[in-house]
Amino acid sequence: MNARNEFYQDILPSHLTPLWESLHALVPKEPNTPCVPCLWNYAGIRPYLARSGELISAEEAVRRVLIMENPALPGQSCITQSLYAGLQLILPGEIAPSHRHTQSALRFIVEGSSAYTAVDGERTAMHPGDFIITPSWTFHDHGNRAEADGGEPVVWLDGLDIPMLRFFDAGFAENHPEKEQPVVRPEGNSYARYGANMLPVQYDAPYGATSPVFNYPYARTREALATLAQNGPVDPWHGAKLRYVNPATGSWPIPTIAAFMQLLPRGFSGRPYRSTDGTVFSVVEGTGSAVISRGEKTWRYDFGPRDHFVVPSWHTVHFEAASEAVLFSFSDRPVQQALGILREQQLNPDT
Ligand code: 1HN
Repeated sequence: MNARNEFYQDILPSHLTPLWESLHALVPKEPNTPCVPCLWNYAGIRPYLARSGELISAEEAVRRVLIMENPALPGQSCITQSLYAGLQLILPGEIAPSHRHTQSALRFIVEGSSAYTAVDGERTAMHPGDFIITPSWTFHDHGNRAEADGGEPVVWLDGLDIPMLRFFDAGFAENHPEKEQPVVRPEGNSYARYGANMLPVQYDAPYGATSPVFNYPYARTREALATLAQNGPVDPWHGAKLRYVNPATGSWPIPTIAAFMQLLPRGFSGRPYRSTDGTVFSVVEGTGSAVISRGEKTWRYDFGPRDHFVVPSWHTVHFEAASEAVLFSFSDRPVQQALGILREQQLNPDT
């Protein structure tokens, strides 16, 4: 053993380790994420969701979810280093019992129209393409209104800031004393109060920095994107792309999670870009391709409705749309922006 290695062994029991052996890895020239791109083809995984429905009830599971794990981070329950994603199934007649936690959640509805979620005493119906928020520390339960025999299964994408809360060791959780929390306001109350491009005169930020609008219905998002695309031209990198907003602040809908919807016109061939916020995509409509590259490696994902894929930090991506396509996405952008560390780069600006 040479003198340096001997020294490293000697200091180990004192819980010391030499910086100079890891300096370059600790402070990389540019992001060098362990995460890899991955595509979850819906047709390929839908049978597994169905099987999970035969194996366990929503009530027993508490949440019947298949976690979408980054293949490079097995066992860590995350899709990027900062974000969790999963597909949740709720069958006709089922209830996912009420609880609350400091982790914030988004739901993006993938399939089925008979479910609702209740958040802080108000229910909202869930329809495909709706973007729904569960603010930190609000009681929430879900149900499928359809009759137990007959009716349709409902599947949605869950996006949570679980890895961030784990990083900060700031997670708390508790169950509601009842399976379903009492409904104290009629459906649509929150939308009328906060979702009409207006706010109560005495706005009191009931959920802190989190948006008080808890359902952003797809119909309105889709209509806005269609109008933008018709009025063209669209952004050469992103197509017609809008971000979801907390109407009370103009900021992100969730303090830890940004969400977006973009429309790629038929025949769109986007320019490549990269950013430090690794991003999870859920395909709503249409077919196309996401071409991802990092160094010498390239991944080409041909996507259709209900497919999901992840583009990790500082991986270059461009989109091609065979037919008009609509993509939902979410990332940790609010956190990086608040810390002043967000970087993005639009490549080939002149082509
Ligand atoms: C949770 O509460 C839900 O409420 C979904 O639907 C996924 C993953 C980890 C921890 C809590 C939900 C979750 C979760």
